[in-house]
Amino acid sequence: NPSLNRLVSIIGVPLDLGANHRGVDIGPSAVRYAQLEEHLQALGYSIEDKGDILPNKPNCSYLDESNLKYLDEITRVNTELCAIVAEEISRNRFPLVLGGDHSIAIGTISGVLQHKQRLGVLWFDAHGDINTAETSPSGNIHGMPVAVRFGLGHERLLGIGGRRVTLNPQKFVMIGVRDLDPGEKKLLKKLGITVYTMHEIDLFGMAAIMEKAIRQVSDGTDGVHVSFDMDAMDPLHAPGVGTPVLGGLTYRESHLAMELLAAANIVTSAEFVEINTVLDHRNQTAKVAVALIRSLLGERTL
Ligand code: HAR
Ligand code: MN
Ligand code: MN
Ligand code: MN
Repeated sequence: NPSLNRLVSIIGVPLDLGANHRGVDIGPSAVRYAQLEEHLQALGYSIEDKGDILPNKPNCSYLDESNLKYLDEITRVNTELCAIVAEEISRNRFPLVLGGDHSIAIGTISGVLQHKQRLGVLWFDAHGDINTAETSPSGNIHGMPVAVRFGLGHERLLGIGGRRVTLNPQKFVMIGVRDLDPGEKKLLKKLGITVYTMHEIDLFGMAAIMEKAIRQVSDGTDGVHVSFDMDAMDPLHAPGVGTPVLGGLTYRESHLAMELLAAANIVTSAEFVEINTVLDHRNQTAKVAVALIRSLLGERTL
C-alpha cells in the first residue's frame, strides 16, 4: 500500500451554471470558512490552496446549444480545471476540488485521467448524473458528467482534456442513489454500472457495501477518485443542496464510508460538490463536508 499522500492542493470551482439553482457558487468559500485548511494541517497535511477558477456570469441566453444550458462557460471552466488537476498530480500532490455544481467532475476526472488511465471512481450521489442532452429533463449539465466521462454527450464536453479520455464502466461504482430519470436507468443498465442504491445500503449496511465497492474500484486500477455530491446525504444532515431527495445517507453512514476509504488507503483525488450556501442553515452543509474530508484523509477519534 502506498502511504497516504500528505501533500494536498485545494482547488475551488465556484461554478453554478450547471445547476438549476444559483447558490452553489459560494461553496468553496463556505468550505474554507469552515476551516478546511486548519483541520487538515492539524492532521499533518501540507496544504496549498490554489484559489478559485472564476467562472464568468453570462448575461445572454443560456441555451448555447439545444438542451445544454451554459455549454460555453461550463466547457471553459472545466478545461481550466482539467489542466490544474493534471498539473497538481504531476507535482505529486493530491487534488481536492471544492464545488460548485457537479458538472465540474467532467474537468476533475479528465485531469486525473491524464496521469492515471486505469482510474477507479466512487460516485456518491442521490442522482445518477448520467443524462445526455437527449435524455435530460432539465438541460442542466450537472446531471450529465457521468455520461460525458463514458464518452457520451456533446462534442465540446467530450473534447475537454484534449483527447478522448474515458472511464471503464467496470471500475465505476455509484453509492446512495435514489432518483434516476428513465434514460439514466436504461444507460446504467446498458453500461453495466454497479449502483448501490439506498435500498442496498438499507439491506446490507454501509460497511458491507463499501467492502465490495473498495475492492471493485481498487483492483487493477492505478488510482481511485472520490466524487461526493452532498445530496447523497439525507437533507436532514445536508440541507444546503439544490436538489435534495429524502431518504439519503445518514451522518454516520457517510462518515463510515470515508473512514473505510481512509483505512483502505486507495484514494488519490477527491471532490466535494453541490454545497448550496443560499439554501443552507448556518453553514451546516459546508461543515459536514469538512468533517467528511477529515475522515477521508484519515482522522480518527482515538
Ligand atoms: N436528473 C436530473 C437532471 O438531469 C436532476 C439532476 C440532479 N442534480 C444534481 N446532480 N444535483 O447530482 O436534471
Ligand atoms: Mn476543530
Ligand atoms: Mn451529482
Ligand atoms: Mn445529486
